[in-house]
Amino acid sequence: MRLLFAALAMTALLIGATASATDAPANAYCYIGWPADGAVLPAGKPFRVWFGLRNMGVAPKGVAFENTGHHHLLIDTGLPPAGQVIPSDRNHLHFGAGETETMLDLPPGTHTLQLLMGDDKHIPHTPPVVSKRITVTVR
Ligand SMILES: [Cu+2]
Repeated sequence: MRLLFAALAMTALLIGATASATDAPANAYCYIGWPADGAVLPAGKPFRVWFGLRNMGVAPKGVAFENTGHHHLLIDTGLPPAGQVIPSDRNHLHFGAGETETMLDLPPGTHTLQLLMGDDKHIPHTPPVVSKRITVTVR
């Protein structure tokens, strides 16, 4: 009996490890429509971030539909590892309801922003659909 549980646990681990990334159209791309790279934004005032996406559609998390995904906003961090679930924390915001914009309130200083699409399971596509990383200054 114990062996059976061990085998089941192993199977679960293998499935988790080999979860394959969803394909994205080769011409899909995303971009930050606002703010512009290098923008200087007033401190203490939330600002809007527009998510742009071309040649691909937005679908909420949990919805597996061809050529779709949902946005993730990476703040002050690099790209997460490929083929793995995108972390969910203050540096990795998920927009699992299919949102295409958000309001951010960042502390004074220089910050980087970058968009990364994830599939229904929050895993980046193959190839990854990722925006240019922009820098904004809050002061
Ligand atoms: Cu997600």
